[in-house]
Amino acid sequence: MTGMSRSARWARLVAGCLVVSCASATAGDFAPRQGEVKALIDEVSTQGVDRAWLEDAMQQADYRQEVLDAMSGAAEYHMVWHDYRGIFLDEERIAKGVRFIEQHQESFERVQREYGVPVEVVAAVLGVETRYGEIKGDHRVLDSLSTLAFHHESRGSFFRGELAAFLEIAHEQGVAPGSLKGSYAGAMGYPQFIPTSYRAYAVDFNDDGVRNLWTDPVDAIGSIGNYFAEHRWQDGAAIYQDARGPASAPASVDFNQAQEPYVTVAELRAAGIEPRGELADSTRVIPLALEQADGSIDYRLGLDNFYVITRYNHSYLYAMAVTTLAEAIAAQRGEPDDWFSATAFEAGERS
Ligand SMILES: [Ca+2]
Repeated sequence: MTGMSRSARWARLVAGCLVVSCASATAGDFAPRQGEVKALIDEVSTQGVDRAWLEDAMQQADYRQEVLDAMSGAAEYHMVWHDYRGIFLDEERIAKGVRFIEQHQESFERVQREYGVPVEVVAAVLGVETRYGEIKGDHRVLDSLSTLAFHHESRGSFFRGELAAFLEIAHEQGVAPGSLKGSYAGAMGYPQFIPTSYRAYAVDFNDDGVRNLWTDPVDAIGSIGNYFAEHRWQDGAAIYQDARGPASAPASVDFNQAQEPYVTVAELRAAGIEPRGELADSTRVIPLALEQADGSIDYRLGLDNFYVITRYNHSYLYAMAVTTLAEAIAAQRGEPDDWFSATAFEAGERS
């Protein structure tokens, strides 16, 4: 994309402008939004970032229509579990997770010890996000976030906050903002942290003085552990519990919401959904009705740690993918996986 000719870029910019009614485009793609750009520069400069450096950075930002297009087509908003599962649960991703843990054994053991997050859960996040660092995104973060900050209809304010944090990080680390790559939505490095998460939760896990999630897997491993711990991961607690229920999901239950556990076990029992293990009536869970390839429904009850995974990416499908990949990696390593599911070993019901 960065190799696109100047004229092609202008054609795209003009196409974008037709949609958003840009008045004109002078120097810098975001000149038509100069009031908002200036407000952002004012704000970031109060954080100790040099104003001339910020102005120069924003001059280099390019409008990217494809970023806006991609935002409306994100997979987790249009898929059901068996389709989504197929994307992330391939044999190669499982095997590579096992190897990745072996390669960074000491860091993985340390992250579990210091933050209480299982080795396989941290590895699975890396596996789902970037295939363990293989695919970290090739969009210039400066372009993606500028485009979303000044042209996204409903979430511009959110992305202006991300762009501000991104500029602070680049300035702090002494790197050219235009050189940093990430996803179309501005997620960066091995763990695909958005800039505000980077600023708040990244840790220097190898103690070299830099929090580097772009090229340092050790910092990435520690930062995922810190992120989960800060979002109240419970050391040693299960992620979910299996349940049995009717052939089609009862309409009286609001399933699959990536929210703090919101339905009591008593309410689920009333709807014909029964936990397979011990759970008190008053326990709140996230009820999951997972569509299988054969059309049947697999019921699960997401517990507090399931909710914590959705704080990383606000989608029950995402949390399911991380959990299932972690289980598969643990199984291949010959490690017990009883802390994933409260009922994993009950009467051999799960394979
Ligand atoms: Ca470091």
